[in-house]
Amino acid sequence: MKISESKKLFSRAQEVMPGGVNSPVRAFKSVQSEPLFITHAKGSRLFDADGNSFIDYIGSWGPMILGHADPRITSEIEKAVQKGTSFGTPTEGEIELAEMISDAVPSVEMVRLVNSGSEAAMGALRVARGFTGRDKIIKFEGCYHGSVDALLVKAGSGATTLGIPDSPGVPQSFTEHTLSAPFNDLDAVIELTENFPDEIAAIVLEPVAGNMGMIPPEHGFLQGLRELCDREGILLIFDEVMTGFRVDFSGAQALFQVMPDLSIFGKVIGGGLPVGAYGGRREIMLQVAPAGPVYQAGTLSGNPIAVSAGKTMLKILKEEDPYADLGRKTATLNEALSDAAKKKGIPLETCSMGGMFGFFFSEKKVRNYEDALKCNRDYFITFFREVLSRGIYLAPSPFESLFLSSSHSEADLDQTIEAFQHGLAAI
Ligand code: HOZ
Repeated sequence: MKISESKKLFSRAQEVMPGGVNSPVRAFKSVQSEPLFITHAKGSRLFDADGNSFIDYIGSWGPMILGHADPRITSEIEKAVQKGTSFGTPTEGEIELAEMISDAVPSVEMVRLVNSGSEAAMGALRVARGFTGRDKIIKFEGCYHGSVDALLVKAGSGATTLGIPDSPGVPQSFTEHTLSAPFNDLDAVIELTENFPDEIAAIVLEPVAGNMGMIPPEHGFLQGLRELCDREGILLIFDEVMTGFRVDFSGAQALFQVMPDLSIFGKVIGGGLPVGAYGGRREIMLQVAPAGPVYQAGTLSGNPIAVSAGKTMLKILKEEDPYADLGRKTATLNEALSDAAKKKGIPLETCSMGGMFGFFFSEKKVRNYEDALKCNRDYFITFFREVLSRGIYLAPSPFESLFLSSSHSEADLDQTIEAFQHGLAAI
């Protein structure tokens, strides 16, 4: 595979951007390689500066559920651009998008649109603290909620990938109210609530963890958290940046039938453009300014171009209901990978839900961050590099999830399965 143009771009990038990228995982550091510079994307494919094409399983880290550059979305964006790029005023489109989110996700009665998942997480925490009058929050080891100071505690995704789950630059006083527990360990959470009675404002988690690799909640875990929160007057916050509109149109909360008090959404609701949102029970959201005293603001919040893309995306997802098909495709890939690994005697654990999937090179079932950290990273690196050379673009870290779109064809799946077999053979 020719990579000379990407190499040139990477050295140029490193002169002007830290690590040559604008978000750490992209740098391919954990796969001991250099990033490819992408020029464009269409459907299931990414194209790089050297003219290589790849079947994409990142999907811009989640939102490309319909595939890249869907003409129905790009044409709405073009129309929106003609009307102006930013007003900093209310628009009808924002109401429509908020109505669509609230119709789709039953626990969400009111919504505040922001610009990213990180910003949504900050807003959700602030309103949870304002509403409850409490300061402490519980998060889970290996869950990631954006690069938010108070949440960079045992954080997954790039923070784990690069070995900095507790980042320098975050004063200890900013995280003194952040408690953390192992994912899938209800008893540990109960113990924290007993140690800090009436002090915990919220429990925040990815209902299906996707930033330490993909780890599903065990039976009763989410329900147990819900009951605990109800007993203790704690708000339950689901970060559905990855799972929202992806594992099901109504999110993981619908799949597992557990309703949070607040939900966090990211780029999915902007069709891939920079958008985020937090929303939930009316009485909580009415604390947000200007309805209430909890301040949060932003000029680009509810940006008309992002809103038009988001509305189109949600409309198509509702009409086409691609979830069963996405689930079938991710299961097909995982089954083929599992079978091939079994034949070769390579220990492998897989997980899939709707259009989201993942795997660990691990002897035992992966339930939490500690287990995820024990997966065989050397195997992952070899596998990743081999499949990339065969045109398959996976997330360049074992601590991420993979995403597939309705544009991925049967031929794409066949090519991927063949590359997976070569990837395992290279181990
Ligand atoms: N932390 C993001 C995925 N979990 C990666 C963001 C990016 O590099 O775009």
